[in-house]
Amino acid sequence: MPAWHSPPDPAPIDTSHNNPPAQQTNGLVIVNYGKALLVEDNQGDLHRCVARRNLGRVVSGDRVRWEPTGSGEGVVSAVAPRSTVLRRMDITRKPRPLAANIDQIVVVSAPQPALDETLIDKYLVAAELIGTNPVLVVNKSDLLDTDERAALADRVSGYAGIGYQVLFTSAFSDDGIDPLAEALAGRTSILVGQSGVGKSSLIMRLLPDLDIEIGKLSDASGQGRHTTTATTLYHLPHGGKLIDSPGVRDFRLEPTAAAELARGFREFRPFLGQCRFHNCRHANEPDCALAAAASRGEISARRLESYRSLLQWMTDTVS
Ligand SMILES: Nc1nc2c(ncn2[C@@H]2O[C@H](COP(=O)(O)OP(=O)(O)OP(=O)(O)O)[C@@H](O)[C@H]2O)c(=O)[nH]1
Ligand SMILES: [Mg+2]
Ligand SMILES: [Zn+2]
Repeated sequence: MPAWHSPPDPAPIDTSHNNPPAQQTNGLVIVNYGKALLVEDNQGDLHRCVARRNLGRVVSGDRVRWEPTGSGEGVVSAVAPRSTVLRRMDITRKPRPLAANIDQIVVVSAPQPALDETLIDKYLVAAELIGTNPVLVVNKSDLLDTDERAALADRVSGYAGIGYQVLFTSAFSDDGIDPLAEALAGRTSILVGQSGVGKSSLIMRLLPDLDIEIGKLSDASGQGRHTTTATTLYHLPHGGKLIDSPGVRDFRLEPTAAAELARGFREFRPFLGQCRFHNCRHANEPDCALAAAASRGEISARRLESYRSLLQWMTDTVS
């Protein structure tokens, strides 16, 4: 069991004063609605909580200490150290946490809306740099005839070639659902990707009791029908957690130095340190090992281009 699975109530009781011990207990953050958090207790019941101001942004997957303040309500007083946190830059260029303690990022694409390799590459860099396992899913396979499926498989074959798991799925048939369930089993995964690729539909496919879970969320939040406007954690029926996130048009990576960014492209790693200049940014320096590898076909020219445009974007944005 990972260390962040806190055992029930391990906190030592403070005996330094005569007040009765606080009713603090451990919880798991299911969703942050902005004004309120839904926190799951050790029995699986949900509580609508507010967070103390000094905690920063508390997100789905966070382990917290909280105490009840009334029926179904409470206050979150502390957040456990995170094993991982997925962040993006917000419009004010501040890093904004999206989900915590995840060990897998599932990047969902589809034939419709069109596949976006630039977006996929950004999520892969994020996954590599925070040390979580990435999985690529191409959903809506039911929309593809044999030729179209082969063409799309060819398009994503570069990702499989550098060691990423690529799954074709359909939320409307059985295609790829068992392999996806297997990839998710026992892990904490987040589904990310463009709006409309079918992230929530896949969750509905994987969670037979989703109606019940959504009902619980609506009751506890008092927000009526639940939609994917907020990142939300679900429990998978055979163990593991799956976090649904609202679709994005773009994913802004946090500012990352060139050397680190290059390590986020996993197939570049064998060539790093072999350029003429030790501080080569692999932009257009002479005797660049990555440029040479791309011209020999050992790495994909498209991925190198993707790296270069990200580097350019970081330079323009951060400076
Ligand atoms: N044909 C087909 N349609 C699908 C599939 N999965 C989802 N859809 C449809 O695609 C549309 C978007 O699905 P959602 O599950 O809401 O997509 P999402 O990724 O959660 O979108 P956001 O919440 O906006 O990020 C809906 O009309 C679904 O019915 C699939 O496997 N095949
Ligand atoms: Mg959704
Ligand atoms: Zn170089």
